[in-house]
Amino acid sequence: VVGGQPARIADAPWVVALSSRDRFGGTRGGQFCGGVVVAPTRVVTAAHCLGREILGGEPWEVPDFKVIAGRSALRGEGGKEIRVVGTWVNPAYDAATNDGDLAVLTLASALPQSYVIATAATGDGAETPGTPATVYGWGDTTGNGTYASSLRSAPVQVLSDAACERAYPGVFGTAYRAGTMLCAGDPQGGKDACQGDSGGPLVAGGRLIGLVSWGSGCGQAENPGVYTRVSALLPSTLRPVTPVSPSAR
Ligand code: 4AZ
Repeated sequence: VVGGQPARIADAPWVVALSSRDRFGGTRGGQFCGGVVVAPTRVVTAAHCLGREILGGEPWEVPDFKVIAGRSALRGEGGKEIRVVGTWVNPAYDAATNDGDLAVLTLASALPQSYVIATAATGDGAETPGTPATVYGWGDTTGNGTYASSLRSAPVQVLSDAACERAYPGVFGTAYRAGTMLCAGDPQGGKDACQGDSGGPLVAGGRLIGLVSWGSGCGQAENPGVYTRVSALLPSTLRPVTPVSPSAR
């Protein structure tokens, strides 16, 4: 998160870090992405977090895959580390366009209900353009590869589909898709999600509206952050969760 501030985990108990052995030499507790608790044994994240670009190895196979919950400091004490025993990737996810960037993880043991966040539903107003929202993560704080060791957050606002389409028309790069994505930013620039925040939450009105997905750079007013539109993708995808392959355990 660029332009952010320290966030207390007690105020955001549904934010988790995704961790895998050997990532980043252990300097970040193996953290490689964010995730969000949507049921006691279910965490949603970005599908691209499980791909080759981030993990290096074969897609969907994550050595010693755990979530770190209830803890702000990645190398700190307290909280819970729970093994991931199942992964389900949205079959409509398209790595070439970032469309449908959502995966559901199954945890080996249940988190307390107090860790669970409510998710936005289409038409409930949480995604209305201009709504204040907050993005959370342990990602890059500068745009230069300096990662946070403790959770941070930044205030942004939900932008209109028209503004998102103007920012990302798809002429030179990836196109914004209104049905399955939403975008949010800071009118002055400076506050945004960044690398390492992927899969983490965008929250408005106490509800989960987005997952950090992509964008051009970090914190530039003309290039807002693009998020997976949770209301469009979660209801149909929370159900079919299949076991992870044995090699990933
Ligand atoms: C990334 O590389 C990334 N500013 C995530 C979010 C944004 C840009 C890049 C949004 O994972």
